[in-house]
Amino acid sequence: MAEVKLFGGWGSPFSRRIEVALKLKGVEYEFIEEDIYKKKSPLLLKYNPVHKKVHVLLHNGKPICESVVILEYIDETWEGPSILPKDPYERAMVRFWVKFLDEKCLPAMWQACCSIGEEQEKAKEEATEFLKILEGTLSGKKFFGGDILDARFPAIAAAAAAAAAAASVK
Ligand SMILES: N[C@@H](CCC(=O)N[C@@H](CS)C(=O)NCC(=O)O)C(=O)O
Repeated sequence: MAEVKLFGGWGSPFSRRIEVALKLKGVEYEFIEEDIYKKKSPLLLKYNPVHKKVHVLLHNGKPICESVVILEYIDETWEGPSILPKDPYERAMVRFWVKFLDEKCLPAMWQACCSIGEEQEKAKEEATEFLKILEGTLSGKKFFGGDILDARFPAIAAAAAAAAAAASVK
């Protein structure tokens, strides 16, 4: 049986999206919790020498880094429900919105949670604007990927909603 290990962080939305994908595909894995802010393990640094961050998926001893790259690897490696849509245009749209989530929404929400005063108010406004754009893409659909469950979105959207609630972003 293939050996699958995930080096991740407990509170990380990136970890959750990978775990959702592994569970959807029915892949058994070992979760290795990294203490990313105090002391990264020598194994994490060995497997991700470029970014020195979680997440790393170790498949039969071979490391794959970056959560979106990992998701696509999982989709291509294991049978089971598709994570990405089959249609090339739909795939491109999913990649576009994932980039928007990772590069716009999450940093704004993180800032809204971690700042104070004027800076926090500005971050809340920005996060609210981005979340509204994101919500608009749902337009009556069940999941962000349409009828197909896209593991990237439910995972990250849940984390995003929690972060927004924590910062009282309406
Ligand atoms: N683009 C990366 C983001 C990874 C990331 O930001 N990891 C954070 C935890 S959520 C981390 O390891 N931070 C530790 C550091 O920056 O040193 C991915 O999608 O995997």
